[in-house]
Amino acid sequence: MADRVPFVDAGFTDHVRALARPRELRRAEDPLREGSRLTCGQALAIFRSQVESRHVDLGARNLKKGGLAFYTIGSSGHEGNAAVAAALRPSDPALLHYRSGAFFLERARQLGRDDGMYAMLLGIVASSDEPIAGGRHKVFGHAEMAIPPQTSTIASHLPKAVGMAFGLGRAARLGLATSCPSDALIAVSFGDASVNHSTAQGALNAAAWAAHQGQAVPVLFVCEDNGIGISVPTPEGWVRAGNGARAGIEYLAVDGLDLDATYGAAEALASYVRRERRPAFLHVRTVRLMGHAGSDIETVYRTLDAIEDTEALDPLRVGATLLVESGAATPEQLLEIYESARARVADLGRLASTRPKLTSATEVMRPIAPRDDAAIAKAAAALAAEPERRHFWGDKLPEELRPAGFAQHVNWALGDLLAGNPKLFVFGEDVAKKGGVYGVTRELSRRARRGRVFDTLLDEQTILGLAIGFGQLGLLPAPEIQYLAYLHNAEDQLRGEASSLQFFSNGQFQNPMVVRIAGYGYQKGFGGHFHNDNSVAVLRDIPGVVIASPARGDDAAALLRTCVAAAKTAGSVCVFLEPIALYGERDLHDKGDGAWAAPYEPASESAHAPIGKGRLWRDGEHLTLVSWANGLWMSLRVAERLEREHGVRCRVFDLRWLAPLPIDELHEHASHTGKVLVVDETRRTGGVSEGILTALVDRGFVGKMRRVTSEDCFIPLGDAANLVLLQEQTIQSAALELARS
Ligand SMILES: Cc1ncc(C[n+]2csc(CCOP(=O)(O)OP(=O)(O)O)c2C)c(N)n1
Ligand SMILES: [Mg+2]
Repeated sequence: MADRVPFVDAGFTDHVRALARPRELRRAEDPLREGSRLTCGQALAIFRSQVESRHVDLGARNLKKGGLAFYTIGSSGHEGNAAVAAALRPSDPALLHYRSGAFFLERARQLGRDDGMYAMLLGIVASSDEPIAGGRHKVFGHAEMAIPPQTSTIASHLPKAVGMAFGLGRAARLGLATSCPSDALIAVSFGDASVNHSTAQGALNAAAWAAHQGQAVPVLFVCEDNGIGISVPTPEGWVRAGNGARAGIEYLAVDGLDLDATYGAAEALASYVRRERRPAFLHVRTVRLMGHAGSDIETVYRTLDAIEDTEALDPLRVGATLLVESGAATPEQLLEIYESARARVADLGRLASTRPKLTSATEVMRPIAPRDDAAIAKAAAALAAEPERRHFWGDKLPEELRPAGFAQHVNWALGDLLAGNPKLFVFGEDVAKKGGVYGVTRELSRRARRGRVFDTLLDEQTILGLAIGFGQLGLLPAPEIQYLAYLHNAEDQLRGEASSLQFFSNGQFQNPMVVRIAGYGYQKGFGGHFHNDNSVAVLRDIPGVVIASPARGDDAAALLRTCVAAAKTAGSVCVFLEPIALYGERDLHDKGDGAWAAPYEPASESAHAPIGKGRLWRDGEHLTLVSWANGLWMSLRVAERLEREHGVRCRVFDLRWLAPLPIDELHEHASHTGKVLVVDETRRTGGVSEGILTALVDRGFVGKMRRVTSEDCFIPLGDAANLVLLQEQTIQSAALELARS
């Protein structure tokens, strides 16, 4: 009794056999029933997609029994979503729930493809032939069907759906072409339990926030409500209570068991979204058949009676009744559709299970972050033409102004990039009018065309979701996270979503971005932990993500241009970590020496800083100091003192990139002196020095290695911060000891 598959299967055929033949058959072009927007022929086609989806579910369970399949979460009971697909244009990007199989097949059918079921089965058996993820996961996705793949993290795709919708509106306003038609809408489906996730709530709120201000956000939220999330029932009426009257988001509920009504509602709401460019919420009632997944024993948490009652609501049974009663088909025809789909799935499943799998780590990893350094160098050297730059900057170009600190260089580089890349967008909290809390983006919104530098609402998850959405559209987002500490409440958008898209789409979808994050410590007692966060561990282990962390303005400009070029040419997800403490710093050793201010060098081949290439700041033969960002500035000061006071000459090497680390150079500089001290302003545990020392060991470095770090601690307010942040004195003592050892 625990395995409900035979009951659901036989339940359908018994039901159809018992249906009375229609008195007369209607023609394909006749309306399905009075007032229907669907013709009989269209309804039958949708039904066929629904049946095919069902049989893929049944087929997956059979393959699993034979040890051939790896995924049994199905779409059974949710097949009403085929009618939603039918009501959309196949060019409307669709970010799908893991139960939207019938949607996927209906869209394939709309596009005249007959490989939808095979694609799903290839996914289920994890074959490298599978057209979207290439065996890396079972996802609904297809590059030619405007269906980007989604992760299993529920609700995490809603922010990017809003991002795509918002980006589409913004691009239309600016006359920019994107990867989808300018009158497209973005469809995003999800479950009823998922609506409760803060990620979903944040996305709904963001869509409403933008719509409230009259900004275009053509997104259709589709909640496939089966009343349960694994074993936890959604309270009766809860989805409607929370979304039925949300300011700014139109709402319509429909019985997803009725394909005709579902099509009508979806069509009405989609037309509204498309025409008004406003968000809407389609609440589709579904049921869940055969448990959460193949491994789920539903009887543990539901009574058999309740399960059987649900099975009686099978949308295929309801659909069959509708089609037969309205004269669109005979029961025999429907049974024929059903059995031929079963046979086809069996054949395709057998075929799929013989297809190749991924066989090497290299093959698995190939799509993670492909980059072409020559193309990046070329793109990074590109500079807007002189008249455009003059137009952007006014009287004086940045290189005609006096040398400046880090923040000013980022501002200049961003300005040049905005002037030279019409698709580049800069956004975040307070970045526009105020120009950022530290003035890094000052004046950029005034100088760039309206709408290219804009303030977002206060939600880091939305900021990163916007970035993904913009990136997927082919735009070039450069979002700002105001402080590193505030990345952490949103980082899944970066870790789980943005960074995995190329992997799960086998390189067919990209979400390029350059996320600027102000961070690190040493803010002279200001702000406590949340403005001095020095933990970057959460970024460093993300496969493929590029992390730039320069120390001086000239490098900041060069590295930022490289990141934008990598995003543009290779779809890279780049994080640009800015040391707040050095934003305005002009001096290095002595007050007024101006050694930390640099003249602006506009983009050119000679100003290019390749990814993963560090910078040697100082030569010396006794000891190598390795650092970056604030640590580099401190290391240079310490090196100067060590030479002056103790005759110890240090090499000082700036990593500049925390991912990928410049390992060859690191090894070379360490080997040159045979002694290396890693100066790490991040934490002792999980800090960057762990990776640096390990890289040296892996490389076979046999000299002496030491590290100095900040403490494993949150940063306290006031001067107490310096008790746990790495100090110059500590660096100096360790360096001296190592040099003398
Ligand atoms: C963020 C996150 N937490 C937990 C899970 C595990 N999980 C997978 S599906 C699911 C229930 C989702 O229910 P619902 O949104 O109603 O979708 P349904 O499966 O009913 O269609 C849970 C808890 C997950 N995938 N993602
Ligand atoms: Mg549910």
